Amino acid sequence: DASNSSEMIRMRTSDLGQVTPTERAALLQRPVMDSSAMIERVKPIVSKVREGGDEALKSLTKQFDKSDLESNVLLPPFYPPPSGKELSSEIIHAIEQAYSNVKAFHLGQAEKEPLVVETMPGVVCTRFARPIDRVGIYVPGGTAILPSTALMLGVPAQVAGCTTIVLATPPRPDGSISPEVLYVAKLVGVDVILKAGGAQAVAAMAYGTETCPKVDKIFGPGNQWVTAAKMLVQNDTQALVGIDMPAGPSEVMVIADKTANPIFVASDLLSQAEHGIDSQVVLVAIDLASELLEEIEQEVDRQANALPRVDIIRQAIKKSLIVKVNDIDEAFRFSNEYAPEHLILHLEKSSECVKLVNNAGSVFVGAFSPESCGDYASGTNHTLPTYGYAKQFSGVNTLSFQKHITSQELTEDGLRKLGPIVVTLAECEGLEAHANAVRVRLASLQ
Ligand code: HSO
Ligand code: ZN
Repeated sequence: DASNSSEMIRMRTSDLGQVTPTERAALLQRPVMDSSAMIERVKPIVSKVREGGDEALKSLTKQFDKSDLESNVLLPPFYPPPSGKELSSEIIHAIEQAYSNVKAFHLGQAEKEPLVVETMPGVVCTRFARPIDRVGIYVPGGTAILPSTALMLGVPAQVAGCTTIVLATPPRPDGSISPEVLYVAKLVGVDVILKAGGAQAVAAMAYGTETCPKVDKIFGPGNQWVTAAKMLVQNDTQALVGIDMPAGPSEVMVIADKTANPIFVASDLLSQAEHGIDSQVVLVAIDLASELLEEIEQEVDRQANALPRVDIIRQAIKKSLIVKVNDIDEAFRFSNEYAPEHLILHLEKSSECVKLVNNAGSVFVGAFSPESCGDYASGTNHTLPTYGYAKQFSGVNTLSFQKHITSQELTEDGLRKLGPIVVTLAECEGLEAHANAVRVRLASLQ
């Protein structure tokens, strides 16, 4: 707030060697998300759309986005935009380069051949990937327009071969969608743009409306309303819809040693802090001289004050942490326990340390790999697990838009060998029909 604007923008510092186990646990905590309370709040909105379809969606869009639409659905061609406001060639070039890099990396992830394993002679097991037919990608509105999120979700959907892509994003009050998002929608082959945000957009995609196709899986970050609605519809057998992953506020952890450039380190912390007041920013400092640490802190303050989003940054930094550790092992033990969405390494031997990373969404290795490159254009996906979920979730990737099917084919000889084993196991379980399905075949082979 304005009254504090002359105060230095400073993080809290803790020395990991000095803290009690309880204090250490507190350092690893994210702010509490009361998801069950949020789910209760989105329930009436979700039901309204499930029951009222297009009309309900229209009135909720008027209420929440102050946009009075003829229809929430927009069909191709998306670009050039109806407004006639075309993008500069510089922006088009940047989007095209980002598209090409992200596409190359996600094409590389696509499995070219099925997995085939002959487990016993004549017993062949196979696994192959197929696209999820209909997918919904949510592109947040709010304080920043995010064409990069449209790219990060649209490209893997396209590469995976999904047949229907619905892109939901809140309209601006005049009913329009930003031309950058429209351009990306064209590139990735979006089929329907749903001009809607929040829980109502999630509900429309989960259940379908008269004009919005129902989808099989919903992807994308969003505020707590979006997150709660995704959790709610995922558990509704009427919707039969999957979601990408649970989501919390965006995070970065930077691990720095004495070789780190304080200007670079500060810039990385701030690029995350500017996302929102709830952004989580942690600096793990390995045996840093107090002068270097002070230099980093001065840089954070200096650079922050020159940024247009300084007010957001001030609030995010106030809740952010510097954790002092003695050595590399201690740093990575802490980092793996925290499981950050983004992990940036400013170390003397950054690439050698990647093997120490067990839990993280995406790693940025060395002084010249800012998170911004991964956020926009290097090729990796920026939809990543937050809140410590990097312990069990991967970031969005090509396989997130596919599922695997297994198959098997046994030859007569294969069944002759495997059949008796199956009969024995079926008898163990008292499932005679299972045993018989094998016996009748073995008998026919005599
Ligand atoms: N760092 C964000 C992604 C993003 N950054 C979008 C800029 N635009 C969450 O991973
Ligand atoms: Zn970012």
